[in-house]
Amino acid sequence: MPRKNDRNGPGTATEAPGTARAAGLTAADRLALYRTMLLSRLTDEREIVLKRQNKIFFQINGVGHEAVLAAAAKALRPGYDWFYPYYRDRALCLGLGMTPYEMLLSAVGAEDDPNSHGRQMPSHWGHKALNIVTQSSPTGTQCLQAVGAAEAGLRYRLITGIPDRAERFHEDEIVYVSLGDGTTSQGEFWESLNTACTLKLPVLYLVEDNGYAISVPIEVQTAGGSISRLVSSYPDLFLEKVDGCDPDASYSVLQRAAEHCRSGRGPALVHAMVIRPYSHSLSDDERLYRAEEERAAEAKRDPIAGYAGRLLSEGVASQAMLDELRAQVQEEVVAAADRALAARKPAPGSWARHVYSETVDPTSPAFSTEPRSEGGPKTMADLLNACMHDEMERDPRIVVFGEDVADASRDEHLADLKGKGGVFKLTHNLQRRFGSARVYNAPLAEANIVGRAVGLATRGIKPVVEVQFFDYIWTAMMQLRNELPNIRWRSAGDFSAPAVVRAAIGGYLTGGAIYHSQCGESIFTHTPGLRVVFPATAEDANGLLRTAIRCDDPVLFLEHKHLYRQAYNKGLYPGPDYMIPFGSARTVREGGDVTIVTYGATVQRSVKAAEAVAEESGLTCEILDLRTLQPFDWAAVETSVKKTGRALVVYEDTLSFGYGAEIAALIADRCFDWLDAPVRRVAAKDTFVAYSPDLEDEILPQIEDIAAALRDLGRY
Ligand SMILES: Cc1ncc(C[n+]2csc(CCOP(=O)(O)OP(=O)(O)O)c2C)c(N)n1
Ligand SMILES: [Mg+2]
Repeated sequence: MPRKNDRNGPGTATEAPGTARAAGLTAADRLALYRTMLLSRLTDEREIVLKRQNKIFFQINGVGHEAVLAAAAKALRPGYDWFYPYYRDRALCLGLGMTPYEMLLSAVGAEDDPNSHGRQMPSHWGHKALNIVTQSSPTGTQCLQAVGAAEAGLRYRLITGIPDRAERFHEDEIVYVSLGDGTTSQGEFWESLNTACTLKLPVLYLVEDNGYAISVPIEVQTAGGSISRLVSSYPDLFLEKVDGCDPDASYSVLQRAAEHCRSGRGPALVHAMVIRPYSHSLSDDERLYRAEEERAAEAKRDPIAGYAGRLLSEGVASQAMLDELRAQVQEEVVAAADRALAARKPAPGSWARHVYSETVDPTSPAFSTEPRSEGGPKTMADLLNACMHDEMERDPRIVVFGEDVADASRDEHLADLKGKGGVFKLTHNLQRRFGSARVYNAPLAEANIVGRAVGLATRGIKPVVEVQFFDYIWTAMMQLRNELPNIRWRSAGDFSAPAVVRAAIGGYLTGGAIYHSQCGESIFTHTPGLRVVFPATAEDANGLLRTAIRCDDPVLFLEHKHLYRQAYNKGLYPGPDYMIPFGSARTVREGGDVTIVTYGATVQRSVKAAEAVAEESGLTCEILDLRTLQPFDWAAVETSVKKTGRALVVYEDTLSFGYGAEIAALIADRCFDWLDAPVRRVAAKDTFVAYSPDLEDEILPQIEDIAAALRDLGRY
């Protein structure tokens, strides 16, 4: 027996055609839907012409998807609900109020384009006033961000201490997210669905199933060929399949889905069967991989022709009215294109804006405060925990989540338990102090943690999330490389996601082996838009984490596991307002013969090596602890190298292509005339870290390796 949700091909939607009355659509509503669909189609057609004339540089169409999207726009509220669309959602955006002119500004790459101000390809939707959140190109990343955005509503509801919370959410808001059938294969889609259902978030998923992901057909993509069948057991998930070429039926289903979300019953997934008659994009020709019969059958489902026919046959419109409408729409689109072609392009040099916040500068003196120390010596773990306590006390928008960060998820038992508070205890007692609405465990999924943080931060919550081990940060890499750091830049400042991601990094653990010893900071310092911090002492960790939280940029805050509880880097609690500006190195030791540039766990090793060498030969080293790696304190490095004439860069990560390469290259480039010796690096062997302690010692840079390099440099 065929199941309700099976993919049976075109025309087998659960919602019968002709449901306009049931959905409460008036004749005027239906004509308006038709107009939005037509506007979308003719804007695509215009862009295709412009692309063929080389007047625009990319085109991807929404043809065949117009009906369900026009219906979605009608079921949702622009500037009230939140939108995470994908590139086929032209009709949605038009229905929400974006104009063809605004879309064509995007196609020509104009400065005034509200989508990205000339920074992204067209059809990457974004519109601040309409709550359409800047869209990227990776398929699937939008899902976890949408969940984070929906979670922001939940946090605003639960955290009553946030002063302006009433203006920041609506009790019955919805977060819309759409994706193609192919994109449902991405893990982030499934991670998002899991959390949307667990937290019963008002996320409305629209899967626009056109049966293909570029050339890959559905049976290769999706087990059994139907995504709605696969998701049918998710709890509290409203699920319906619909003919997405039928605007009346689509509206009816989307109305019900929206109602489910608005009433707090949980997420909804609408599986809309659509068509894609114009190939994937102008770079694709579907005749290469689709049979002619299949294409001909699909053409018969064209939503615009189909709806026009229905409006005529049901007496909603006459042919003359439809002709007149088409002429009007065409005229509007042509005029919009002509205007857009004449629009101002972004100014040369404007690319440099919005990489980071334009208004809050974490390198400025505003982030330099004096410590007001009290108490006895504390470890780095203690002072990081203290900073989070202080900051959560100060700012109710801060939420902390990650794997094992809560004291006890079942908080009815919390009073009787000591509490976990992180595998390294960094977040201990935060849940007890600030409650489960602000400190909570996440599923074991790093993309989930970072992707949600992006969505939360976009809506003004301040997430300070934990990635338990840097070694496992890679599952979040798409969010960390392609989303978190460039949301501000790709929207030219219209959106931002200033989340803090803390991660426990590094080796020297004796037995940490491959998967509990990794460094890899240069992979992130190589990513524009991200601040990267790597403290070596307890007091620095406290002051830098506070700057990370109070600044307005996304920050990757790297905490060295080996440094969490050493005796040598303990410090006094510096008070609740202690901040260290980014890009300010600490001079650990002054000297005149060699400059050592280092950070993290090799700071102390460098000190020991410098002491040994000073004792044996009198050679004196100036040691700079960079503290922040992006930005870093070039001025301090330059001044010191010009004084000493010799430079050694010491870092724990593998030697080749690492952070030290950049520092060494800059010194060679800018201090050449002052150098008396080659610029040297000491770092880990180019391998992974072994479990066996002798091998671990050999692989990671040791005091003796640094001392040997210093002796060698002293010979010049
Ligand atoms: C993570 C990622 N991998 C690959 C691509 C290249 N790509 C862009 S669209 C696409 C197909 C998407 O198919 P589907 O989700 O079904 O959407 P449709 O284009 O059919 O509407 C691919 C492979 C991408 N943008 N992102
Ligand atoms: Mg598809």
